[in-house]
Amino acid sequence: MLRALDLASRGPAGGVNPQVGCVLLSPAGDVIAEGWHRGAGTAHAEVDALSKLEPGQASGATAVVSLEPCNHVGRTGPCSEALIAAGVSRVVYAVDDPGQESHGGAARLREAGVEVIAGVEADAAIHLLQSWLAAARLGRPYVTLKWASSLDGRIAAADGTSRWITGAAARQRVHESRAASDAVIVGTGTVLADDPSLTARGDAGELLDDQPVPVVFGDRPVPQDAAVLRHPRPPIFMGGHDLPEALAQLRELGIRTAYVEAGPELAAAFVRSGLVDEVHVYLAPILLGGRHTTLGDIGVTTIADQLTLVTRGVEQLGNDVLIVATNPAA
Ligand code: AOF
Ligand code: ZN
Repeated sequence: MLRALDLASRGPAGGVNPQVGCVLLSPAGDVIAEGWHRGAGTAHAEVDALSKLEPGQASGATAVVSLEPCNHVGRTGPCSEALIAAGVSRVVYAVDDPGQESHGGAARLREAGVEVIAGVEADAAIHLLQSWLAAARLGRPYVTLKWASSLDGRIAAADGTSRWITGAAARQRVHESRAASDAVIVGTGTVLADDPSLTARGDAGELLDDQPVPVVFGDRPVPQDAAVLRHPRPPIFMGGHDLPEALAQLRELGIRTAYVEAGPELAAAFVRSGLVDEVHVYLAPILLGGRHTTLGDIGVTTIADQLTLVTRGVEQLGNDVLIVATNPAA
């Protein structure tokens, strides 16, 4: 299985499909073929491995696969039937396929008389497939909401000025989080007010290798000279306000993790819709007072309705503090 996971990691780490590897063993236990998945639209790991054998050669073989073989016709598949047709007699896999359409391969294999062993090296496979599994479970990208505020939770002074609240170390950490995300989400309000570039940059302002796709929510027109239009990846514009639907669409585009750097209204809409899995709060030890709070109306009208998160980490970055908290509902 560790070999299968190693093969899996040769495939693309992002996109709609998971990284999957497969090792075929002869009845005597020798490796007779290996395969891995190279991304949406290409052969699944099982089929890739089987394609390296002559007809009949897989008879009585054991297939070791890092993900439960699929049981559906998507862009390809189903692998359950391919394994049965090839005469494989045993299938060992690491994690269940969470897909509503694709799962059920294990049951189908057992029904056909194939011995099935599940859960082998599951922790390692879950680690590899973390973002894909989360997005599959949620039916949308895993959403991290970030803001930077004063100690009293304000994002601007009374006149609206807001540069800079946090220091360089905190801002650098934000760039690392952008680089680690598939998409960065803002609203048109933020594009108009701050003209952010939404790139992931290093200490010296250089572009990092991994760039998130910028996603702009909202209906207000964006000026032709907006910095986001010069992002190395073409921005995605999402009009309308059905956030769950928009996020489901982003997942279809292969976006598994989204980093939301929205202003108070869009951020509140994400919270109100139950679409925030994790919060990154950068607190600068300054006081601003006034009305420019981090979040607009999140629908909490009485204290019993408060949204309680779980603190996962607290870190000092220069003079600022980062608090990471997760939504227990995620
Ligand atoms: C993969 N690679 O090696 C395996 C997958 O649209 P399709 O036909 O490519 O099906 C994609 C689904 O198939 C995927 O979401 C997962 O549930 C299942 N198994 N997928 O991309 C593989 N074994
Ligand atoms: Zn498959």
